[in-house]
Amino acid sequence: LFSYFPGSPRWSKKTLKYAIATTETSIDRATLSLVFARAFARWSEATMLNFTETASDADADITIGFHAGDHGDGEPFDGPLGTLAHAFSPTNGRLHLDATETWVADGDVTRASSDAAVDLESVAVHEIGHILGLGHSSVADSIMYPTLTSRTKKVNLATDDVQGIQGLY
Ligand code: TQI
Ligand code: CA
Ligand code: ZN
Ligand code: ZN
Repeated sequence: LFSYFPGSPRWSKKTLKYAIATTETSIDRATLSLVFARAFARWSEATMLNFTETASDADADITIGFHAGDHGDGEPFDGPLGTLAHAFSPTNGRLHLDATETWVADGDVTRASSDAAVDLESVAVHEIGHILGLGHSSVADSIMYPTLTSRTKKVNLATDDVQGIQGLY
C-alpha cells in the first residue's frame, strides 16, 4: 500500500515547472531533457498535473541537479551505490542525484557493462513520486517500493502508485 508524508503535503497548482542543472554530470542536456520528460509524463498521465521544463532555476518549482558528497542540504551523498538520489516532500521541490553513480540515461541498463549501472529514468520516476508527496509503498512492483535492484528498469506506475497519486491530486 502507498503512503504519504506526515500531514499529506501536496502542491496546490496543476502546472509545475522544472529546471535541470547540468553541472557535475557528463550526461548531455538533450538526453537529460528527454529522460525527465518521460519520467514526468508517467505521473501527468495518471493525474491532472502538467509539467513543463524551464531553463531558469529562478522560476522553477522543481530543481533537479547532480551533486557529489556534501552539497549543503544536510544529506551528503555517499559515493558509488548506497544512496542514489533523494528528493524532499512538497513543496520543497529539490531533486538531487548522486553525481558519482554509473548512470545509464540513453541505453539499455540490463545490458550495461558495469554491475553498478543504475537506470536514471527509473530513479527519476521514483524521486518525482516523492516530490509530488508520495512516501514508500509496501507493494513490491510499485514505483514507490523502497528497493531497486541494480541493472533493472522500472518505470511503469503500478495500480498502487496510481491510487496513491490520485488520492492527492
Ligand atoms: N534514496 C532514498 C529514496 O528515494 C532516499 C529516501 C529514503 C527518501 N527515505 C526517504 C526520500 C523518504 C524521500 C522520503 O527512497 S535511494 C530507490 C528505491 C533510492 C531508492 O537512493 O535509496 C530509488 C533512490 F526505491 F529503489 F529504493 C531511488 Cl528507485
Ligand atoms: Ca551513492
Ligand atoms: Zn541533496
Ligand atoms: Zn524513495
